Formats: sequence, structure tokens, C-alpha cells
Amino acid sequence: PAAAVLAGSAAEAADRLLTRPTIGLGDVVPAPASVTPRPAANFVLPADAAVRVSADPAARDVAAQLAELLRPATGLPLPVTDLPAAPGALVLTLAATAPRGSTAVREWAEEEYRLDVDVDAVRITAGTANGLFHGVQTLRQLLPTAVESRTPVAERWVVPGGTIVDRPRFPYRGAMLDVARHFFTVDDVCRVIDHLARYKLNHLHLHLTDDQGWRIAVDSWPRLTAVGGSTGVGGGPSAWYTAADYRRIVGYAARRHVTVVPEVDLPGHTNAALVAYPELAPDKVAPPPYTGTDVGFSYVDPTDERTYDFVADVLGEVAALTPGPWLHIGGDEAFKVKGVAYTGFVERVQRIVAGLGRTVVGWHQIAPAGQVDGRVLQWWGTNGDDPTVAEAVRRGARLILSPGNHAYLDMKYAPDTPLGHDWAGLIDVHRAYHWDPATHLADVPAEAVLGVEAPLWTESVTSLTEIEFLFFPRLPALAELAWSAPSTRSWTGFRERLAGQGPRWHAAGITFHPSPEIPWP
Ligand code: TNX
Repeated sequence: PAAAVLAGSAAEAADRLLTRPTIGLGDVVPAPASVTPRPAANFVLPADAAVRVSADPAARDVAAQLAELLRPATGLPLPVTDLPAAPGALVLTLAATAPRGSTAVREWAEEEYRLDVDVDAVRITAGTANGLFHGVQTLRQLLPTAVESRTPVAERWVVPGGTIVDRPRFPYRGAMLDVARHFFTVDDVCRVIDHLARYKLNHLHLHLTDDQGWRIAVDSWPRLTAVGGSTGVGGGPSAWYTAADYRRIVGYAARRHVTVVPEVDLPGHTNAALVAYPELAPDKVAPPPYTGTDVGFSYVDPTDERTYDFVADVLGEVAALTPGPWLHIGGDEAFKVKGVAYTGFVERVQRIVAGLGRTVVGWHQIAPAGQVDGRVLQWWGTNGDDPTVAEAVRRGARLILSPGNHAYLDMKYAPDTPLGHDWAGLIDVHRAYHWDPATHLADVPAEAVLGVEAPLWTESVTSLTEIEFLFFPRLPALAELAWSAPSTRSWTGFRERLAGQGPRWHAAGITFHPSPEIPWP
């Protein structure tokens, strides 16, 4: 009997050793709000694990996505079934009132979730489906790196025990993709959406129109794409999104709790539209198609009523295809439309957007135009002392911060890295990470800041691989600024946590810049 006891405890000890996770509960990007490890409560995914979920269609879909995420690498069936839970399960609960284990009735913050890892189950609880979705992204990072494999791997699927309670600092967390300078297919855009979702970003801004190309079909002005969509930087090819393509993007994003923000850039950056419809041009003469990379030379005629018919038709059709609340009207670098001609134009366009029941977003150049309810300025400056923008905020504008010298993903990492520009400086990972969105702009209160967006202009970017090289590892840095409270994060900790993402990107086939600032394993 003594030998049997000994053998038993040796087996148990060996088992405990195997069950030890390689990842700590706090090794998550972006950093969670609160992390309470329970080392005795590690969970191992059993072969008969099922995903149990509240009987709500949006919650069920998150559960289905969790199963889809885990099946390729684990090779397990992972059926998705309704609650109540059985042992060994992954449990997703939509709790309108109080989370498990709490006595007081508690309000869930927007997008908040709670993740409880115990020996018998992993439970994700949230007030809304987007909270459950974010919890799933956290769980994904707590599983062994091999979870990123597209084919089955022999692995003990250990999750470190304990509790995470997590919520975002800012409600708007996004990235922008310029599909006008170079076009990217629906599949490319969907993969970009996956990258956003992984790091809890919830907005994708599509820069749909520019001098070099018009990329969204508009039924009432068909030459915009037929003619205006036939060029890009450096030449062709002819490419744009049909209404069906765009709906596919919007639907794919919605399933991942990402809102699409469409931009129609006005009154400048419009050469492609003028080639298609010379009646919109100030001299009524079609300019030659433009395939270079200069800015600021083109504009639609702000003195012609036909221009406003065009704007109303285009924004009306784009709004009809877009479930989200935002319509981005551009407004940047219209150097040839000055003073009241410019502010008058922007004010009319803002009223058109308001008339469509949508919220205006514009680059911060629209600041001098009159306030319209709820409008949002996307600030892309490089000097945080901007009295014109501060004044617009005093008149009621809100802000999305995309400082050119911290958040512009088309800037180079370092002098010797390929791809990108340097007009706003070089942006290594530390520079992307080292600023505070709440205090970045002088004389602007933190409450005016809706969040952060990382734009990727694509004059020099031609493929998904190149997008990924510029995104990773800076996009997760900006995602952490937007999600995590300053008290939960530091550069030192971020470097370590980010390092752990490298092998995951490698396993998932994601290209990244192996920045020398990060201690990659
Ligand atoms: C400025 S930033 C632009 C874009 C260019 C970008 C290149 C902004 C609102 N406008 O048209 O693509 O610089 O970095």
C-alpha cells in the first residue's frame, strides 16, 4: 500500500508538472484591467470539451467562433450547445445583471468581460456579446502558442488558473486602410479585420476614395468606379468594391464586433472623381488620370450646386450600405479651397451627413467649420499644441487621435527598414507606444477623446504581406494605448508581453518586423 501511495503521488506530481502553463495569466496584449492568478486552478481542455452558451443569437455566434478558433489546432469536435454547463466545458454567459460569484447587482461596462479559469471550466461572462468576444480573444492568448496552427498539434491545452476582469479605456479603437492608392481585395480586408479583432480594436476605417482611385460603387454615378476606379498609384489595375463586396466586408467585420467607418474624401483628393465627371471640376474640364503620390491639387467645385447633388447621392448610397453610425468626409489637404469656400463646403456636407442620421467624422482640417451635433475630428498632427482643434472641442467636437509621429503606420520603423515614409519621423515600437491619448493635445479635456486610430496610407504598400509588416508589432502597441488604463501597463511589461506574440504570428503565418527593441524568444 505504501508503494501504491508513493506511485500515486509521483503520478500526481508529474501530472501537475505537465499541467503547468507556459503562459502567465497576465501575458495578454492589450494588458487587462485586473489579473488575479490562481496557480492551483489551471484548466486542461479535455477531449470531450463542449462550448456552452446562453441562448442569445449574438452570444451563440461568439461561441461558434470560439469553437472555430480551437478546432483546427486541437482537432477536437467542440460542439456548441446551450447552457447549463457540464464539467470540462468552456462556458460563455451573457449576464444582464450580476456575474457569477458576485452578490451585489453590478452594471457591466460597455465591452467589459470577466474570465474565470478553474480546474473544471473556463467561464467568460459579459453584459454584451462584444464583451464575450473580447474575452474569447484573451482566452486565445492564454492557450499554448500551438493554438495558432491550422493543422492538429499534439499538445496539452493548458490555460493558467485565475480571474481576469477587463474593460476598455476608450470606446473608439481603430485602424485605417487606404484602399484608394492601392486596392486590396475583400479577402485581404477580412484578414486585416481578423488582426484588429485579435487585439480588441473595434473600428476599421476604409479610405475609399482619393486622387488615384475611386473604390466604392455608386449606382447613381456609375462612372466613379468604371472610370475613376481604373487607376491606382503607379498605374492599374482597375479595381473597386461592388455593393455586394462592401456588404461582405461590413458583415465579416460585424461578426467580429468591428464597425466599418467609410471615408469619402472631400472636397480635395478627388482627381479620380473629376476624371469620371468633369462637371464636378472647377473648370468643367476632365483632368488626366493621376497615378503619382502628390497631394492637394484636386477639388470638386464648391460653387456649383451639382457638386452637392453628387455629395448627397454618394453619401446617401454609402450610408445605406453601412450599418455603423459614422460617415467620414475627409476634408484634409484641400489646399486650393480656402477660407469660407472651404468652411461653407464642409458645413453643407456636415448637414448632409446629419440629414442621413449619421455622425460626421473628418480629418482635423475641418475644425474651423461650424459645429454639428456629435462631430468627430480625427487629429493627425505632429505637434499637440493645436489651438484651432482645441477651440472646435470647446464648441462640442470630439476627437480620434492619430498623431502622425506616433500612430501613422506608413512611417518607417528605422532608417534601414524597407517600406514607408518618414515625413512624420521614424516610428519604432517604443515611439508608437510612448504617448498618452488623454493628455496628448494641449487644452483638450480627456473626456473629449473618443479614442485612437492607426492609419495605414498605401502609396508604397502593395500587398497583404506589406500591410502586415507595417502593422506588426506597432498595431498591438496602439491597441494597448487605446484599451488599457495607464496604471495597468508599462513599456517594460509591454515589451515582454509583446515578445510572446511573435511565435503566435509566426504560427499563424502573419508577417511582422522583428524589431530589435523587443526580446523575441
Ligand atoms: C497625408 S494624413 C495625407 C494622405 C497621405 C499621407 C501620407 C492625411 C489626412 N492626408 O493623403 O497619404 O499624408 O503619409
